[in-house]
Amino acid sequence: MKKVLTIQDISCLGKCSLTIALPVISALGSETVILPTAVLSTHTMFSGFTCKDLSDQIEPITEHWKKENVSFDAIYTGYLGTKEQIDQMKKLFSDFKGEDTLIFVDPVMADNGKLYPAFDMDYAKENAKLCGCANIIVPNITEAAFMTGMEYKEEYDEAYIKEMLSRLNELGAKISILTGVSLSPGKTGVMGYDREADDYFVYQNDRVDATFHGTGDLFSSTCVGEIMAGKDWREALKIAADYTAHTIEVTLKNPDKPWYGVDFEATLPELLSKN
Ligand code: PXL
Repeated sequence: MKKVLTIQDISCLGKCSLTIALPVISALGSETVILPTAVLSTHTMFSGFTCKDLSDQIEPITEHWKKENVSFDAIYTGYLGTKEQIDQMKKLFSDFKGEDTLIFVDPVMADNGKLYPAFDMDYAKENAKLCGCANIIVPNITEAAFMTGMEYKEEYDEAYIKEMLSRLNELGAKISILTGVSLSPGKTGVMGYDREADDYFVYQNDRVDATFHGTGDLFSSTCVGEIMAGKDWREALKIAADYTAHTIEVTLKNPDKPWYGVDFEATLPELLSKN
């Protein structure tokens, strides 16, 4: 069985980060090892959330794992709390990266043109460096704008996306994937660039006019789980994009939907039945 290490916060209530990654990657058939970076009462879109930073636990936990000779088929990082934690991730990658370990970085820090409350430009610069250590990165357009210094645009064309991908590629990852890319009216999806193949990849599905928190985490967790289940990364991206869009649609139909996340619990069985 493949073994995935995922490193992100625990938002106790909020359907995001580890409370999505753990169930989704496990359900897709990989052992999922977690390294929580912080414990929050809720995600940061609630007001009044509590937060206990766990940076001081990262070293003792990973030192113990080294003694146990643990290795991972994939290491997937999501929401991290501080610049110091980004540095800790660079060390962790070099300590645990085997020849075939997939390093998957989702530089979670911003959306809709704005940084999340906990972050600033220095954090964005450090995240850009972390992206340089990865095989696959999956920023949204806002995150990519902050990391590349490009202007964030809500209306754009393919040339803008290609320029952004070319600047992301300069950060150093093998495969750079932009999420939330809409190349024609009514459509949304992903566009990626594979440095070794010098090749672009585009996948567009129908746009659902609603945004929910945690959908980026759902997309990334599904990608990682599907790649570990043997799918080519392009196929994994398509499945993850379709699954995320479908989950948003199903959530919208729920009269009791929570405002803070999507009902992936309702759609996970369908995802598994297709595997
Ligand atoms: O889904 C991204 C995410 C993860 N973790 C925390 C967040 C957010 C987005 O707001 O606040 C704590």
